[in-house]
Amino acid sequence: MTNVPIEGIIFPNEKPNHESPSNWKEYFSFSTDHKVIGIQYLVTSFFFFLVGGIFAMVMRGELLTPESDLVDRTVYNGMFTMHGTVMLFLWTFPSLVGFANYLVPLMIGARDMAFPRLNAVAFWMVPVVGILMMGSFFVPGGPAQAGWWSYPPVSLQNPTGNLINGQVIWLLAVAISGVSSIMGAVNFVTTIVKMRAPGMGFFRMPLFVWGVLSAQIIQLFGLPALTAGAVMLLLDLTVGTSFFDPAKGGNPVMFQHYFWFYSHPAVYVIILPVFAIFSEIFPVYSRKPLFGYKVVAISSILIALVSGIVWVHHMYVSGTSGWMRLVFMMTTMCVSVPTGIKVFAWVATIWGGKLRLHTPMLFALGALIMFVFAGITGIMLSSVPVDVHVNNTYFVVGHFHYVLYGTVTMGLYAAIYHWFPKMTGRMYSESWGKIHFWLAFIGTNLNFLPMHPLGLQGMLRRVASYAPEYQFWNVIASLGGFLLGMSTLPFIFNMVISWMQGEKAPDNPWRAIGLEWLVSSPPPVENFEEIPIIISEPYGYGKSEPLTANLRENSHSTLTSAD
Ligand code: HEM
Ligand SMILES: [Cu+2]
Repeated sequence: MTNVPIEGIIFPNEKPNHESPSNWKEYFSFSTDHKVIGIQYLVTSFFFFLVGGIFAMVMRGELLTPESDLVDRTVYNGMFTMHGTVMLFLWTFPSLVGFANYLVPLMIGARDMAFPRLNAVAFWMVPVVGILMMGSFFVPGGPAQAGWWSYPPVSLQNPTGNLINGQVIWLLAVAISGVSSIMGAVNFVTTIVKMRAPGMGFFRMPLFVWGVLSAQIIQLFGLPALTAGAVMLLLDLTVGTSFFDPAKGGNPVMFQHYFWFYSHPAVYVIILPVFAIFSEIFPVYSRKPLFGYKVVAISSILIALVSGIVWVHHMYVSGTSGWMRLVFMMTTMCVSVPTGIKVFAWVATIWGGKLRLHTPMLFALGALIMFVFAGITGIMLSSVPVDVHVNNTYFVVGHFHYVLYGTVTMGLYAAIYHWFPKMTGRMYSESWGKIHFWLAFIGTNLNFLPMHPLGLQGMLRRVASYAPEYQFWNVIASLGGFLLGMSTLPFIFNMVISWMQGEKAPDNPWRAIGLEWLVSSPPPVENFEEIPIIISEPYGYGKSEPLTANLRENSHSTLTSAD
């Protein structure tokens, strides 16, 4: 296979040194194929999702009764810290990077990522992060206990006096995960800017690619702040510097700035690719072009930009002055404009469409409903008077779980089902998929809805015991949590059985438009025999022009009228 020499396009300087994976062992090797790496990310992160889920089950078990009786308080602190960290750094980030790895080169008509080796190195740092974090359970004093945000002075306490303790290992793991993500960001931005197939202008890129591009730009400008903050905290903790230690004249609020300058935009690093997944799924299962393609594309970039100027909304009660709270309240509310545009576009896409309620569509619809709910509580939280009242209560925990479970995790499930046939060459079982969806949808609401009244009544977060009057809603939340835990069983069963012996998948089972559906399932090592030449817009459902000038006929004719 030769590369077509097209000006301005960089091709991987290394030839893939392997065949298409023929058995599962190859997924455990150092591969530079973006598709293998994508699946490596997905399977690894799902494993950690289960680990984080077990921590959640322990917490919900503890919270069944007002007393602290199931685990001792140190363990409980370790549980919520590790649960939050694992869910963010080892589940949502890497799984979305997994999809981006798998899909971006296929969607833009490239043979691989710009830097395939860097890509593999970035992936192999993820298990290292995971081993460090889990390893912290075995050092004296146990795992980090200061929560995922790790504010000093709490995070500077070191009761055991050991140089190597849970908090130190945790900070190292966070720093390594930052380095891995920076490598990924450089790779994604280069690939998307430089390696698009001829004819694919920016406004012919699929929205998933727009979502990844915007998210990775945030990584580039935000991650240095977090990494710097983590390293300074590490120095305070190990060699006795005093950047953040108030006892030695340091400024702990400064850490909050470093932390949130990255960690607020980071929520868009997660949510933008999920929005992009919605934009890929709704048109296919509604048989309609995406409403307002250009505006939706631009709104991703707008969200990324605005995200950089809102971080202080996490610090309304950190001694922030009144005028500053007002400024950040206004900038925060601005985020709802581009976000609202997207929601409007999805609803307009579904509206009057011929809906096919397959499992991916069910998950995407459920996720959209829960996102709207999370958006409403989000606007409430952005407003200073409300936040001052519910800050650090379960209201906040309820809000962000509607985002992180209701929207992000459900959106990830939608994506897994949607691209499963492409990735594995097999179909999943629709009936098991639907069982999974209903358990997850009911479980999410039972689990996280009660957290809102709890928070409004004043129940604090990060506590193992609480006043007896909060028990009723806590029991409901715990039952919902256990249901949610159980909902993963039909999913795992379905994935494993279908991957081994599911029905063979056609190249384009959903009759979708997009380059990834024009290649075989699973795609060959270098994706395309011939680099495609793009001649029309994405999402042309109901139109009749073909997508490419040279690839084999793209099933367009069958899409036009009947569906
Ligand atoms: C069965 C599903 C889940 C249950 C039952 C659950 C439950 C909980 C509970 C009880 C807390 C502690 C709240 C507190 O004391 O502040 C918590 C915190 C948290 N959860 Fe979850 N959760 C679930 C899924 C998820 C998922 C999927 C994510 C992310 C993708 C996530 C991210 C977080 C984060 C970031 C925290 C904050 C941790 C901290 O304060 O340091 N959770 N969760
Ligand atoms: Cu924020």
